Amino acid sequence: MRLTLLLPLLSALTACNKKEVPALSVPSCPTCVIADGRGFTPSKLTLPKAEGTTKVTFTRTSTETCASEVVVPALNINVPLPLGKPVDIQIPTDKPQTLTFQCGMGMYKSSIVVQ
Ligand SMILES: [Cu+2]
Repeated sequence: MRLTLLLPLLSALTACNKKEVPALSVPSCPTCVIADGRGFTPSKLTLPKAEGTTKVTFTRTSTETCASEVVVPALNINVPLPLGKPVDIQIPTDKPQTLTFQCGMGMYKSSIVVQ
């Protein structure tokens, strides 16, 4: 009886210690960016020019990355990226422009191109 209670608990603990989040929980779309040990993927995101703003979704999938936040200097955006939790950022797309985004320390320089 004890063992049957203990086993699910153990597997739950192991799951928490996993460094990578299961791929299923990561949204995949033309406006989705993944942050992991390689930085941001894609590192260049192209958005079609559109009125107002376009939502870009960032998801951090690894603890082995310093991209625990996303920074868009030109927009004064500095948003934490909790592990495995998609975070939406509104990017102005009303005019063609290139916006740099990066991790908190300015490594992993990437760009959003509005055209
Ligand atoms: Cu960094």
